[in-house]
Amino acid sequence: MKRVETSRKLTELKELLQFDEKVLLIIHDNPDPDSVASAWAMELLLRSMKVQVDVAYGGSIGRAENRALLYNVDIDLRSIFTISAADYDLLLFLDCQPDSGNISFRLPEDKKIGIIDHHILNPNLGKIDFQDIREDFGATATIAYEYLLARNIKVETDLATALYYAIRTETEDLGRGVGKADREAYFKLHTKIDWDLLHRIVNSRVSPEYFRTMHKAIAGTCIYRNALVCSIGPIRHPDSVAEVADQMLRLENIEWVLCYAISKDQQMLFSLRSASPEFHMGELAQVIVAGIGTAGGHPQLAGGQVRDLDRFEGGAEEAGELLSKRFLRGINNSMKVGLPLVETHTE
Ligand SMILES: [Mn+2]
Repeated sequence: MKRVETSRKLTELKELLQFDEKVLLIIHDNPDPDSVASAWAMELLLRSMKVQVDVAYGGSIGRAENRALLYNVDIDLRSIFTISAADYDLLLFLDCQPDSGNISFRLPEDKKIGIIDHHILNPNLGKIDFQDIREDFGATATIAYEYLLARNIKVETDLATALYYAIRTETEDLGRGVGKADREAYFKLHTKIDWDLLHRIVNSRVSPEYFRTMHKAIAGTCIYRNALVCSIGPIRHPDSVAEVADQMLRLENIEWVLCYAISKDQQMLFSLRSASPEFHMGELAQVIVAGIGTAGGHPQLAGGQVRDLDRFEGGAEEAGELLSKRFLRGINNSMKVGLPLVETHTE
């Protein structure tokens, strides 16, 4: 999108807001750097428009790098369950859309609704008062950064670092689902960041839980020629599924990855990754959970959840098998039996 269009969107957003109104920025459950950095940038932007702003999220943040980001920067994220959305005038969804599976949040009626996102548009959205969805952008952080530039807001070192890190992780260093605007933002931000802070985030220490999860994931992995299916089992933090999926795609000769796990609240969460653009992972994710859950995503990464596992007679195991079968069918893989990644020892 050209700069003038960002300015036009900015005007549209401003016209939607009255002096001192309250805006709630809502990011997706188990937020990632892209959603956190975008929220921080948009908070700054909206405050400059003389409105009140809070940021809310659901779920938890388990990934060590994401915790390090939050620990080191000055953004106040509130749990969506400790606030009342009815107290706000505008609910602005960032890096996500209302009524998607990755938001544990019911919309109050009669509120202005806005969306700034780069995921495929949810076709079932009701009335939206403001929308800026750019599917050709690799990161929502890039969109948010364009807003700051369009309003001439100075981006301080810490925010620049967060935005830079967001674009970096979301596009795998400008290699995955990246657009021209992401590259431009990345190189502009490059000159403004705090390299020590970035180093602390990228090289953050991990908990023993990280290795326990990886251990279970490796033991639960089967290879179907060029596809990999990984059943992790119970996990403490939902974002472990995406973290494992990213790792599993590193395995040589693997083009497609499905990882799934059971969250503490007994949902099945899954992530899809691909090294090839042949199939759209966001669309495949929706096919995989058709009739049993919700999903969304991008061409090369996607995720979703199956909420009600009790509907399966065989519980989580049956649900996992169904996901796996639909996944393999979706990528035209006819292998029936997978080869375990590692030998599992029985004593
Ligand atoms: Mn994103």
